[in-house]
Amino acid sequence: MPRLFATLLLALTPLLASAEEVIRVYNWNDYIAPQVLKDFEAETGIRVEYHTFSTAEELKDALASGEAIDVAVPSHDTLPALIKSGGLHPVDFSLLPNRKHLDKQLLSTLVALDPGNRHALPYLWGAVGLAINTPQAEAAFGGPLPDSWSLLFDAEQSTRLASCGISVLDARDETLSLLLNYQGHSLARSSPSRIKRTSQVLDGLRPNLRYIDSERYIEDLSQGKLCVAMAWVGDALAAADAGQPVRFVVPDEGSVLFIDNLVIPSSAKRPDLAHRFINYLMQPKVAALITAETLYPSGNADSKEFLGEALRNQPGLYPDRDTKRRLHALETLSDKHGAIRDEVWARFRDGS
Ligand code: SPD
Repeated sequence: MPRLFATLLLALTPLLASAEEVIRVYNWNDYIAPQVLKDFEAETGIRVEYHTFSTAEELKDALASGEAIDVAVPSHDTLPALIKSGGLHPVDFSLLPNRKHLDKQLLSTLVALDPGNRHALPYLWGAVGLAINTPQAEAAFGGPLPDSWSLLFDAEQSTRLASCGISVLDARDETLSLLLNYQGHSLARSSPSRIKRTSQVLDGLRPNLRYIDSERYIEDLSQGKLCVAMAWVGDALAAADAGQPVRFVVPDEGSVLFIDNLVIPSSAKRPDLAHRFINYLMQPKVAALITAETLYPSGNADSKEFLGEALRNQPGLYPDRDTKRRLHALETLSDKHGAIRDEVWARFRDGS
């Protein structure tokens, strides 16, 4: 018998060696501390196959393609469609003891989009605003700048700034929503003809832009190669951290905020490992490490006590009360907006 057992073990050894546990994770670019992935792998023996994307559409396509994805990070506004189409696994709360550390206010905002908070766990969040390299922008503009989206949406102003470098995020719904908000309207409540008319404003901005991109601008801002960029908060703070005189502004007209969430797509091959990974990320210390690296506010309320003093008080990281009043969550759009929104965006982004 022992001989039989030993033979069996010998025969199985190569199989056991190749049975490495792997999870495939899809996250936004520059949205994790690489050390966290290394620590998770070392602690659990689970290898993380890590992929990044830089637009909501890229993630949507990856999820729709049916390829196996164990953990993804969609924004709050896309949750209702993902849930309705059966694209997400409900999470098993019993496998997520660290869920108790999550920010209750974010959970209550999300519950309207994800009943019972069954599918999505807030990861990082933040505001969209303007990253302004003040000395460069003032020199090009010819004096102090207004804290206003007019820097982008008034062609006379964007023309004055064009020489020092302006960029816009490759973020369709954010851009159209901000433009309509600047005009006193809401994207979700606008008629197709009003949405179509935003093209006139975007046509005035387009020739003054260096590019429309959500990844390249991070490096360029940090190297002083852009003076005004529509930005997600952490990317703007990273440029200031790199030593550039860049400030992050939520313009007077207000802006949108996003909540990005950890979810388990229904294509997941290893929902069990996905739960382990998500629970790992929800440890307050780990979540604090992620905020320290990315400079985005955490969905984990208890992580704050693990942030260094300087970071906890860093202006702009967690919006103050006055800024919060000017922020609203990006709205979920109905299907009736789809065609015209895509048409306007394709004309602006690709010139088609
Ligand atoms: N550097 C990537 C930051 C991603 C921020 N989230 C984007 C939300 C889009 N709705």
